[in-house]
Amino acid sequence: MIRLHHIAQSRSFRILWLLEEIGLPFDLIPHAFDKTLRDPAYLALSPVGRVPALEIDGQALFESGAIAEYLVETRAPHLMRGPGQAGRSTYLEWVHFGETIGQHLANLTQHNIALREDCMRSPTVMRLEAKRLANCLEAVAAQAGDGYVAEDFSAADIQCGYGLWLGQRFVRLSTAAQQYLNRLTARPAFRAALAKDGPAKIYTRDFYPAPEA
Ligand SMILES: N[C@@H](CCC(=O)N[C@@H](CS)C(=O)NCC(=O)O)C(=O)O
Repeated sequence: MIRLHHIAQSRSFRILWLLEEIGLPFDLIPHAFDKTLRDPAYLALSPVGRVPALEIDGQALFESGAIAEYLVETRAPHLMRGPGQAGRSTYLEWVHFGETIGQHLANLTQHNIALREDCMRSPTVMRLEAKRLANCLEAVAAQAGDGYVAEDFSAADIQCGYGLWLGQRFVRLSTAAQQYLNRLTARPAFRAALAKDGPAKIYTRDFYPAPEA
């Protein structure tokens, strides 16, 4: 049985959503967003103790982008553009752009949530990261246009779409970005994943505004 190690609202949501898109049976293993991720048993699955980790085919995989590529290559070729197929390079760019978005999300999460005292936070970095995140989300929306980032819906939309879904807690989306996100969140697999995501573990506010200059 496939086992997905997961924290609600985190990047492991990408893999939860993808597993629902593919329609695979799997066990969801919830984790706390705390030091238990550094337990030796979990470090054996993910070397620095991060989610997602996926146990599949007798091995443990980490890195959401790698897991997504592995899943579509082995189980859902309709959700990828393979070697030699039209759109391959575009597909790869946007699969990996998901983690360009991810670094800004991580910085904003650290500043707004993990650093509990105001004196630990840098308002300058928070403003800068919000702006850089907004630029990324608008680039995704421009690429998607009225459709998806690599023509038909693919794993690249999941990698980037998670960024829009979470990113709306830190920046206001343009109409185009909101419309693309609406198309993604209307998908039955997204709704099914959301129902399994579990209670909020990281983000308790709808919006975390950047501090005023
Ligand atoms: N690039 C990795 C990032 C994984 C990652 O940092 N996940 C976060 C949650 S979104 C995590 O596990 N944080 C726990 C920690 O840093 O202790 C991926 O896309 O899988």
